[in-house]
Amino acid sequence: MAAITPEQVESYHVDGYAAVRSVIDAGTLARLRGTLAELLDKAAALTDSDDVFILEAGHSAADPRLQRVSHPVAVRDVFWQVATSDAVLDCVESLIGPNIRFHHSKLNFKARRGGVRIGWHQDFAFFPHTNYDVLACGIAIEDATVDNGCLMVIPGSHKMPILNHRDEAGEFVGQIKDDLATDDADRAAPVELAAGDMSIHNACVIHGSAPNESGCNRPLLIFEYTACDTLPLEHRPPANEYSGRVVRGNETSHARLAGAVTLPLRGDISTAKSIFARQQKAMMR
Ligand SMILES: O=C(O)CCC(=O)C(=O)O
Repeated sequence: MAAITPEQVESYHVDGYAAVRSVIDAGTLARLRGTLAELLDKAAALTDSDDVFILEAGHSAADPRLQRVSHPVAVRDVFWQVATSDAVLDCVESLIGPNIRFHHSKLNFKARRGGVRIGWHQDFAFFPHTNYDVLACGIAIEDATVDNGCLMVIPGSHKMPILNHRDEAGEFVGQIKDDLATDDADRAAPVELAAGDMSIHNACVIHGSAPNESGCNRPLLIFEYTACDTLPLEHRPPANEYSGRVVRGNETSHARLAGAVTLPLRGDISTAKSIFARQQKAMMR
């Protein structure tokens, strides 16, 4: 198994993201694939989305269209085992230090022939913290390529301010609309992964992904972490027993504050919606 390299650490700091090769060993990858196949069978039998499975429009037993498994670490043990594995946490530690807190998880599936686009956004706008040691690890359970809608990142954009993610009516739509210059979008780089590789992106970097028009599903298992002294700026009840757990090192007694910043607030977001649901409205314009 490979460890994160000094070049990848530098890429994370300079560009806001990195792709680490062969983080997940073959045995673990086989377990992840087996669990995903079992979950897909369950999803296929559903007619509507529920707390665990988010289904795309047009889903049916004959043509199952899974969009996301919410909070996978609370759904099957293997996901929590991977989220707390040395293979993953060693990479995270190289980037945000030895004291690491688990934030949340999701499995974005992007079904073949139709998995939707995810518009440009900064994760930090969804969950602002006292400093920027907030990152997402994306584990490819199958190959993620330009054809099947791999992650796209605008290199260096984590050094830009947090941009507005609300629409004209002031509703938080989870997507940058007007503030993104075309030449920034033109610089977007694909983060292609082989199964078992892991992308890591900082929560401030602007990213998104294209629709999946290929014949291959694109399951990306995402774990978000923060440094322990990186505290949430908004109080939200924990999503489940795993939210906020210290997964390596020690709990903090102090919050670390980044330099003065302005941060667009989200306004009333009382309903729990996925990024897919929030962005749908903005996409239709
Ligand atoms: O699944 C993807 O392509 C991107 C995921 C993402 O950016 C998110 O869920 O915040």
